[in-house]
Amino acid sequence: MKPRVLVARAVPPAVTERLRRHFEVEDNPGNAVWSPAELAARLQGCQGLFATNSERIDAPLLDACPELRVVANMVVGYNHVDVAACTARGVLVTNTPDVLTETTADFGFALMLAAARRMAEGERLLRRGEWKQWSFDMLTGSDVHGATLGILGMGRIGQAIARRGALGFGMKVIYHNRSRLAVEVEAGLGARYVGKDELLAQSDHLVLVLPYTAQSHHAIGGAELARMKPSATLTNIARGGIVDDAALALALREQRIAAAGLDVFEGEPALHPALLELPNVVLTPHIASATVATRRAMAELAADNLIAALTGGVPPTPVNPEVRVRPA
Ligand code: 8YV
Repeated sequence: MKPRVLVARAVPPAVTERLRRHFEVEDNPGNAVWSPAELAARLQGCQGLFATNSERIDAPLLDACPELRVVANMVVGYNHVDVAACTARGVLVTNTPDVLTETTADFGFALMLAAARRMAEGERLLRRGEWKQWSFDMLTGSDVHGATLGILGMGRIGQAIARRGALGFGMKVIYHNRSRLAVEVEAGLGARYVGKDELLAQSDHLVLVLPYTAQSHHAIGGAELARMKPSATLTNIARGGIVDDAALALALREQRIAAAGLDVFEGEPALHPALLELPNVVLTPHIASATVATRRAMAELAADNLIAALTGGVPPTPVNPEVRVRPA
């Protein structure tokens, strides 16, 4: 008998078809996010779950689904998964790194440019019919080329942003990370390691690309925003919760920093209402990895992981590789 897997959100039909060659598949054609209770009910008898970060994978869910062996996530950041609880129960967790790195870095750079050059403000002004004449200081922003790019979190995506800044825009790149990169990697990127306070104080454009953990919760709050330049921009393509959105909205309103570009929010898809009132913030709905090719590559990699893990193969991108999946 084929193992059973649940695909929690709509994915390209070709990916579902591929999964059907190996598994009995239940998918989610309606694409609505299932409640924890509904997810647990649908997972009964399933050995595999194809998940996104809409699904919370925690101890109560795992305990309610004792047959579950593999959670294959179509996502690089897996803060929605209690990995320790999975490991303790012999559940393999996989994610989809690398395939989204360049696409996500492109988007981070675009959001930073849009915030610095006030593109969304200009677009809204046009749509309101308020462009009557040219004027010397209309929507003057700050330069990106030649400015100091600060990166908090220097993993794959942070490094891809550093390359764009240094090579494409002649920026001076500084970064802060839990661990410092090897000297030769720093030299290749043209990036200099600094303490967090120096990063905050020196950056003209600060981009957040760190994982969300208990330690990074509100890594940027009122105190950190107060250390930034009034002319600086802040871009968050990492996770909601890394920034204290209420503190950020206040700093933007009081122009203690110039502008922000945000793709992720605390409690998304809800937004802090104060952000919606502000002109100097560019808001996007968690789409940094959203190109046709990259979403497809992420779905294929998640499927590769699920198939390998449940058919005795070697999953390409495990999060807890110490787990040995029992044959289904
Ligand atoms: C996903 C992401 O689109 O990979 C991540 O960490 O945040 C995005 O690329 C989203 O989380 C859906 O799973």
